[in-house]
Amino acid sequence: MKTMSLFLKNFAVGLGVLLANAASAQGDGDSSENDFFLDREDSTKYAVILAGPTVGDENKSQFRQWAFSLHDILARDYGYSSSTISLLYDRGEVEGVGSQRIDAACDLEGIQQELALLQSVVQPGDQITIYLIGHGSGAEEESKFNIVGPDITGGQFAGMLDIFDQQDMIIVNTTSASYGFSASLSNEGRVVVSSTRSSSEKFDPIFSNYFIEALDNRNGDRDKNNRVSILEAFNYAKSNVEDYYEEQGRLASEHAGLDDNGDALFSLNPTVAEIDGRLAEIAYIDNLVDDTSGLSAEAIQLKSRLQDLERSVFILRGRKVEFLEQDYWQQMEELLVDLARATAQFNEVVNQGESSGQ
Ligand SMILES: [Ca+2]
Ligand SMILES: [Ca+2]
Repeated sequence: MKTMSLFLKNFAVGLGVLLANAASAQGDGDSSENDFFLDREDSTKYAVILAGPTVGDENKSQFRQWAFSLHDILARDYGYSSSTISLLYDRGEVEGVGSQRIDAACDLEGIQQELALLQSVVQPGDQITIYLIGHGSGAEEESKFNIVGPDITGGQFAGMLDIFDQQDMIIVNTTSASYGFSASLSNEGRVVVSSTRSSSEKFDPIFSNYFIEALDNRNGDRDKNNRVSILEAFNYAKSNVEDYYEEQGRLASEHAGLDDNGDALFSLNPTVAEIDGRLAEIAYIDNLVDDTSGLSAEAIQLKSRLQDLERSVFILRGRKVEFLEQDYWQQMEELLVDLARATAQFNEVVNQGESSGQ
């Protein structure tokens, strides 16, 4: 059970970092996190990958590789299955291997049908991640995502997502000229990542490559809690994009931004101390149960409690300035004690399961 030991080790490291980080908290205390991105045992996470058409073999194989590897990483490491991932790819079919991953064509009809299907299965409190790969164009109302057939506008797509007002939503828009489209999808309680910061950034971004890499093997897990938050994935991708252009000796033609306070203004350097970043810090793409963990029902319950407490620590830390120093520390201490207890309990249950399982 090498995986389990690694998981425990990572978790222990994560707790240590968390305790250390609690001391360095700050924030301007503007937004309310409410119940956003609260992972419950009975909630389900869904992913919709939209990969639009392109021209040229190089672009085609690049988009395909991104779409397929994202699909496979979600299934392998993040507890998704073919029934919780929808992949809408180009015209809906590919030559050779891999086509079994594709659910429909990335055209208006395909998108409408997949969203309707999703609407028929989602429950309040579920989470939906929408990941866009391809080309975009235009600004504000004129912004478009390039699909098969007539393109879809930002306003049109935002309207189609209105039906999911009881679900948490993450949108990762990695297309060229993504900015206008991304901005029209901004909403309260939503985390929106855009690979470009203005509609003039029209070249194909490399951002998607590194965002997916952040999820792969949990490369982006900076605070070592064995989970990759959207904020961590964003920062991982952003810094790798910067390195990429530097190594090429080229001026960066893309600057990614993140908006999670619903004001349609994207921060280039989101942090928990900024306007944007706090929701992204508690937004995770992973399911409570993934294939590698093999946890018992009791362990899953404890893991859920752990994640819940950890989330509360992050939220409190982000809102430090709203509290009197003493009150802040009192609340933080209570949370950290609970978290330490829950961690010990969880470890005990998992270790019991491990020794009885061998
Ligand atoms: Ca992490
Ligand atoms: Ca914002």
